Amino acid sequence: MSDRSASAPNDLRAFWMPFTANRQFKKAPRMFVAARDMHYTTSDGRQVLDGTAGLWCCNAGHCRPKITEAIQKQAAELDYAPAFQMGHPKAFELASRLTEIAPEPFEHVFFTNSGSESVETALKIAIAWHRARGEGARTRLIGRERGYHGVNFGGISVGGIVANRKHFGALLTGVDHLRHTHLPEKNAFTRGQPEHGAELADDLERLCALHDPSTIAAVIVEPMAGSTGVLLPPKGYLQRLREICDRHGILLIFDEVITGFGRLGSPFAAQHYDVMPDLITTAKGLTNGVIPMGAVLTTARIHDAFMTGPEHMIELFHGYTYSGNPIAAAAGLATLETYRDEALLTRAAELEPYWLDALFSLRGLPHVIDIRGQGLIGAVELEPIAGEPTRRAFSAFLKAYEKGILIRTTGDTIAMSPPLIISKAQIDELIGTLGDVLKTLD
Ligand code: PXG
Repeated sequence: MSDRSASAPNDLRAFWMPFTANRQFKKAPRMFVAARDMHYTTSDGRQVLDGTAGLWCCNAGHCRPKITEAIQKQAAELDYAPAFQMGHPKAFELASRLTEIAPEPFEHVFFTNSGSESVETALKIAIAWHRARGEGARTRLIGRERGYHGVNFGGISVGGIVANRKHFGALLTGVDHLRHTHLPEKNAFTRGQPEHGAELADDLERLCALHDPSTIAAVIVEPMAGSTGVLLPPKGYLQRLREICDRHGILLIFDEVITGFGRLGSPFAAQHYDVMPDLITTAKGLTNGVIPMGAVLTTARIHDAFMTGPEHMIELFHGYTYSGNPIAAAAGLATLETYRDEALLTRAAELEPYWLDALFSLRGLPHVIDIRGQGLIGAVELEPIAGEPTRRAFSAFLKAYEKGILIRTTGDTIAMSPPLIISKAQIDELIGTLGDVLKTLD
């Protein structure tokens, strides 16, 4: 039995940290104790420039007054309302506001508490939608290699991050994958969308030929794949995917958990790339990362197919205790106001040339084998150390943190997605410091 009396407030043993090298962390903890705008404050009193918007979520920067005040006020006024068979005004208001910034056909919003839950929700809606229309044989789901769709069973099944899948058994049945779109031999060091790879969308035709379209419910992709290391869609790829889906009656789901809320310079990637999916999954920037919340956006065509049968009956047997939680809804409304007041949902488009110039200035530094970026997102891929994948990039992460910048690494790729309030001088600082770090790597 463990000795409970030995635990102290600053004992690090109990907390099993998510997606973290726990033993390494607990030997040399990196703790944030405060944040404001573009900076974190560490427990040893240093300022760290946030190059990742937390985990790609604090798009308006940190501790923004409107959001803080809205949460405080809501917590004192209506802390919780049952999510099922009861309502409260702010959830309805937030849903309406979301449809105003979403692409035109998106008229309905289903609230969740995370990106992972948004993904499960969208996959379930897709399968149930076909069934509601009398096509109950359409149950297959198609994802893509290297895709990240959260960590629940549906999401890791359609996802394509090997490490996130291999430990967890057989996963969902009836899932297949498109090939990923990373073609470094043809597309390395491309600014924005790569030229080559649109034909990879034809994988969907092959899967239709193999399984027959009448068994396929939906295809889910990140329009821009973030977690796997910032893979932009080849020119024409998403359009072609949409065409093939239309030809075969397959729903298209865009996972916009990262691209939603201005990352690319438009509110959503669907608008940026001018391709309309049937469902959009969101989370993260919806509340500026401050309170857990996600949302699935969909069209009248999807929603209305469920609105049949006796009116006293529940139409969709799905939902969460905290769907549309009042404090999360208040945070979401204040976040959208902040985005609007500061024109943040299009700011990445204005900063993109400056951001990409800075990012691509790292070309030629030691170990850099590719650079990718668009909007206010960017990745620098490093040559892995032979036999020790991920070590070089992780070492860059640690050194960067010591030098006062926060970056993310995935495999041997360094990814950055700063808050959309970043200044040009801060871009120079972020990229300049990263350049200094790259010069010191083994
Ligand atoms: N879909 C996409 C496209 C995501 O990027 C999720 C779903 C899951 O969201 P939740 O809220 O359940 O974590 C994500 C999350 C990183 C990183 O640095 C990326 C995510 C989360 C944490 C870190 O690559 N993406």
